[in-house]
Amino acid sequence: MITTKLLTLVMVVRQQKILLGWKKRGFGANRWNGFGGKVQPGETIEEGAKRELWEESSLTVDSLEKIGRIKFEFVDEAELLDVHIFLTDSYKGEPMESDEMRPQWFDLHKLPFDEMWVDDIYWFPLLLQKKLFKGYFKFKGHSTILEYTLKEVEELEIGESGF
Ligand code: 6OG
Repeated sequence: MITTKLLTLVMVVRQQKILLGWKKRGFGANRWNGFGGKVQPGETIEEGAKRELWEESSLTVDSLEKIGRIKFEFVDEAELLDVHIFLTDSYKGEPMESDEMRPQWFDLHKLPFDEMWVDDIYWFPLLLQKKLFKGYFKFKGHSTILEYTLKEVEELEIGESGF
């Protein structure tokens, strides 16, 4: 049976820089990524996103902007990932290293795509232009994209389960 795991991913962008974290362990280890993780029972997707941002970077935010939603399929794996992507420029605190992530600011024009998930280079341009988007990526292993779709949308229905 195919199950879907609900995940969040938060990108902090300020003054032409983006905060990424070097993932030290777990899924996607040894890559730069935004901050996020699994949504827990009883919390909304946005609450989960804020909690993960806090746990992994020590930053707090009042609100997050929904910007994208991507479904990931991995061949031979029975779990789909449904990743809700958020953007913020209004955080409080200073980024601090956690057990999971080592935060670092990157110039928006010098993103470390060769040390990021391979799908990111497709959708980052939309994110940085603040265009709402939906995507689907089918992976073989963790470094090969077999097929994908990506489209700009008018709105993102955050609770919607379909695509
Ligand atoms: P934890 O297992 O650490 O949550 N994630 C992805 N991010 C990108 N950029 N590309 C992918 O392509 C991803 N797959 C998952 C969602 C995993 C974190 O990794 C993100 C979560 O923020 C396959 O709890």
